[in-house]
Amino acid sequence: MIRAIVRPPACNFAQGLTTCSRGAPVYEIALEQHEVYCQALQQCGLVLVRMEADSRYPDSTFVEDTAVLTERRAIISRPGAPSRAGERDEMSHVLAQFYPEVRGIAEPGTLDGGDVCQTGVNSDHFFIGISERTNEEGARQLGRLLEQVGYTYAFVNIRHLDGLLHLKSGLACLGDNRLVLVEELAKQEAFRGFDLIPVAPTEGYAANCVQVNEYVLVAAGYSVLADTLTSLGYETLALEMSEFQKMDGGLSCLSLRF
Ligand code: CIR
Repeated sequence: MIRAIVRPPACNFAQGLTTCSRGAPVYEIALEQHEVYCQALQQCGLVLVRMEADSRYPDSTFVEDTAVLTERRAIISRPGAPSRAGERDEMSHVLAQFYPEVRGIAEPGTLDGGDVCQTGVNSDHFFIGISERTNEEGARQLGRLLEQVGYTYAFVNIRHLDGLLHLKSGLACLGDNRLVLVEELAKQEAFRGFDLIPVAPTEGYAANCVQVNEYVLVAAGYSVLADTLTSLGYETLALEMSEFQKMDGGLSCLSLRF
């Protein structure tokens, strides 16, 4: 993993989709938090590919949902929310600079990148969430595209779980067979055989942490998980995420790392 695609929030970021009742985000604070996030990725050793903000799409700062990037293949997603569908076009142009071929999810499939989790950097296995945004057809198409280049996958249906917009809203893969996850996901068959690091019910938001090289980015204010990760030997970087949390977004959503 050497690069990360990022895109700052647009001025109308507060008009994006949300189910959260924490109030409207403050644009200036969101911009600051985004910049600190970018600096953290650089501190972790990543080179940034910075896209311009785009006010046609208030949710476009959550770039993770528009693609699935692997070592062997890039796949443009087909976001499940109609207001986000157009975000894939510009992302396709950006990806064309880095991948000789970019495959895509086709109608009637829908898929958000936030529902897709590789079990570790360079690992061969993926979890594909089926959610309100990712339908079975989109999940199946992605499975086939991954299989064609030698990967395996397992589906995880999260539709019946309250409060999880995407699979990665409640799950992070740290490599070394380790998964950080919320209690609601712990009993899923797909996670059997992995070492589970459960997140306390009061810290559910923190499950969306991000491993980048020898660091793990964690949302600030969730000390139980941060302490657990530190005791396991990870170097954690705590980042303020309040304004993105108000829009249902977490750390992983703000970048595409590849
Ligand atoms: C949305 O509802 O699409 C955005 N407000 C939040 C997307 C968060 N993305 C993610 O969890 N991967």
